[in-house]
Order: sequence, then C-alpha cells, then structure tokens
Amino acid sequence: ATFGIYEYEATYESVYAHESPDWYNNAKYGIFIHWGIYSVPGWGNKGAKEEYAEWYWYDLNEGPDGSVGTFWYDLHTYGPNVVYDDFIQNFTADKWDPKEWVDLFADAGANYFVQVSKHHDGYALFDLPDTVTKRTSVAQFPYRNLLEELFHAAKKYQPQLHRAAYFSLPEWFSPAYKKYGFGDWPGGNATNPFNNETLPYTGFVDVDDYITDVIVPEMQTLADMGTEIMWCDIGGPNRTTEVASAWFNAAAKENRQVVMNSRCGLPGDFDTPEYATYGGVQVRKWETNLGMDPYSYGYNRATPMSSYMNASTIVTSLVNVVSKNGNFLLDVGPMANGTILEVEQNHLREAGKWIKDHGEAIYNTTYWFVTPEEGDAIRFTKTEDAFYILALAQPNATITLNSPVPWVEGDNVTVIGGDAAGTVVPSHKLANGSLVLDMSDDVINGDHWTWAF
Ligand code: FUL
Repeated sequence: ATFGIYEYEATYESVYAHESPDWYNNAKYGIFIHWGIYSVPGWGNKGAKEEYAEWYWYDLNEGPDGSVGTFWYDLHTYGPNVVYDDFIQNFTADKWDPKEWVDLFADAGANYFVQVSKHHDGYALFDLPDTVTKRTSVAQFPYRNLLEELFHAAKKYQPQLHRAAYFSLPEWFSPAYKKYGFGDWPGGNATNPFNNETLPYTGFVDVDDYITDVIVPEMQTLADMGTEIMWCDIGGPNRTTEVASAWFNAAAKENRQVVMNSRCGLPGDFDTPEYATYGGVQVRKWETNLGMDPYSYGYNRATPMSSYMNASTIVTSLVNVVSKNGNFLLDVGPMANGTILEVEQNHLREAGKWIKDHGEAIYNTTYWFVTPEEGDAIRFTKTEDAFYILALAQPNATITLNSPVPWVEGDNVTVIGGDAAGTVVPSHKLANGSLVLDMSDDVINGDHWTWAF
C-alpha cells in the first residue's frame, strides 16, 4: 500500500489536528532571545513596579502617571527630545557574532532557540518587502538580516540545534493595526509623550488591511526562512488557519516537522505558561518561558547581576518542568551591541555541563504519570527502557519513594552523572510498596543540584 502525506486544510479542525513532533517533545530545553530596539534603553523599573524591559515604548506612552515610571526615567536619562524611534540608530549589533551565540546555546545543552523576530514595537529583525513594512533591521539600523544570520550560523549544530522565531501578531503603534486594537493597547499614536507632538512613524507603510497585508506575508516569510517553531505572541485577529496549513504541508513535503505554539490565535500544538509552571503532569505538551532576569525578557540595566538565574536553578527548573511533560524555554536579553551578559553566559555554560552529563535522564524522555507531591524533592522521567529518579536536593542516607514506581525485585538502580556515575544503589521495597534506596556517602557527595538514578 502507499500512504499519502496528510494534507492540512485551512480550517480550525484540520490545523487543530496537528501535534507537536518528536524532535520538539524530546528537545526539552531551548534558549529564548529578546533583542530589539528596546535593548537600547534596556530598562524596566525595579522597585515600585517591575516591568518587562521590552515594553519600554508602551510604558513610556503611559505618560507621567504610568504605573512603571518609564516616562520619568526616560526624561531624566535622555531629555524631552528623544523618542523611542530615536533609539533605532543605537541598535548597532556592532559586537554581534552569531557564531558565538550558537556556540553558547550548544554549550548550554539547549536543543533549540527562539529568536524574537518582531516584538510588539513592530521592528522586524528580518527582511520584508517595502510594501509590507520598512520598519526592519534591514531597511534601517543595523542594516542586517539578523534572523537570517543567526539561522545561518546555527547550521553548524544541525540537526541537533533547531531554529525558531517568536512573532508578535499585534504591533502597538502601527497605524494599520489601530482598527484591530483591543483591550487598552494604545494603537496608532506616534506622539512624543513629553509634549504630545505628533511624529512621523518610522517605517510603517500604508496598507489596506493589517492582517492580510502585514501579518500574513510576515508569517509566510518566517515559514520560508525555515523557522521550525511558529512562536506567536498575543494572538488576536489572524489568518493563521491559512498560513499554518500551508506551512505544515510545505514542511511535510520536505520531510521536516514543525510546531506552532498556542498564541497564534488558535490552540496550537503546545501551551505557553509565562514565568510559571504547572503543579503536576499536563498530558497536553507545554513549554514554560521565562527570563534569566527575574522579571524581564529584554535586557534590563536595572537588574542587579546577582539576581540572574544561576546554574543550580536552571538545572532544577529544567528537571521539574521535564518531569511534567514540559519544555523549558529560558530567555537571555542581549544588549544593543549584540553581546550577551557574562553572568548569563557563565550560568548557562555551568548548567550546560550538568545537563549534558545527565542528558540520559532528561533528553528523549517522557513523563511518568504521577508527579510526587510538591515539596517532595523527587521527580521522575522515563524512556521505553528505563525509569529515572531525580532528587532535587542532596539525598539523606535513605530515600523512600512513596509514589508508585515500576521497580521489581532484581532491578538495578544506578547513579547517572556526577562523580559516582555507574554506582549501583542498593534498593528494596517495603511491605506497603514504597521503594527504598540506600545512599552511600560517595553517592550523596558525588553530585550537586540534582541527583539522578
Ligand atoms: C508576552 C510579551 O508581552 C512579553 O514581552 C514577552 O515577549 C513574552 C514572551 O510574551 O506576552
């Protein structure tokens, strides 16, 4: 018999039938990158109200009474004559080496990255026809196709390292978006917030319809550039059924599998809790996303270096998320010149050593149907041949597992990773079915952050 490729149709039901592919389910760990004009001022208030630094333009437009204080910060730092779009010329990328970035992602143990290709400020980091927008890093500073350069550099690590783009459907201040504006999004007001002077937009072009003439061609361009995840943001008005069905079909013909998140205006293939995780296993695939900065994706100069997520938290967060069927998408906020903070690089590399050393218990695993009680510092993963026990804190002389585990008399429990790798751990079941593991000092002291068996 011959089997044809399933052809997706431009309907909700058909696109909903698509599922996250194995490469994505198995990848577990990705690096998110928020880099754009907002990286130039790079600031979100710490104190009164913390804010994502990539929301600078929005917060600035909230004016003197805004909840974040960006208006005042901006006025004191740049004076009344500088407006958001003036930052474009300082978006230089002059120290940027995309090869260094992908080396870092590979050292971190990540299997994919998601680069912001266009955030809510409407500044695209890839090339688009003049009829769609001139608000791009190709038509303006730094006059480079940043997304393409990064995708190209990542070829060094293919097929391991998958390449993807984040894409905001709404653009706060695009005049064309205004008619679709919803909630309290300001939409279409390019005014100097200090004197209310109306300013020319930088690069938005006149189009008949924002969705048809801007969003659809932009998403298609990302698909053509080979994004493996359509990592949309915000959703809202869209023509995603058309774009996604054509994209799924085209990718399948090239023997590629692609995946779409839950923010393209449709349910998509996986959920995207933000700075949050679930308490237990979610059968539907999910991916948490959060910054190494405690509350910003974009670079925030107000964040003390000591607040960035350290290697131990990276590792334990990854283990926790993976045990519940999630992926971990961890964000870095590069500076406008294209450098990633040393503190972020160091912590990513340090965590990467542990992650690779214990990769057997992380990558290509799936979840066990129970998550131990919260507070119980134990997590499980499994493959077809093995069951993994991960202790999120240094074990005592014995570990008693009160959750059901697939252990039968004679099964071997051995240490994965660390100095005691390969050590067999004596194990027995109690009358009530709990599994007991006896830890030697070598095992207890043989690892750090998370102990894997
Ligand atoms: C949110 C955005 O508003 C944030 O700035 C960030 O991009 C996050 C991943 O998604 O909805």
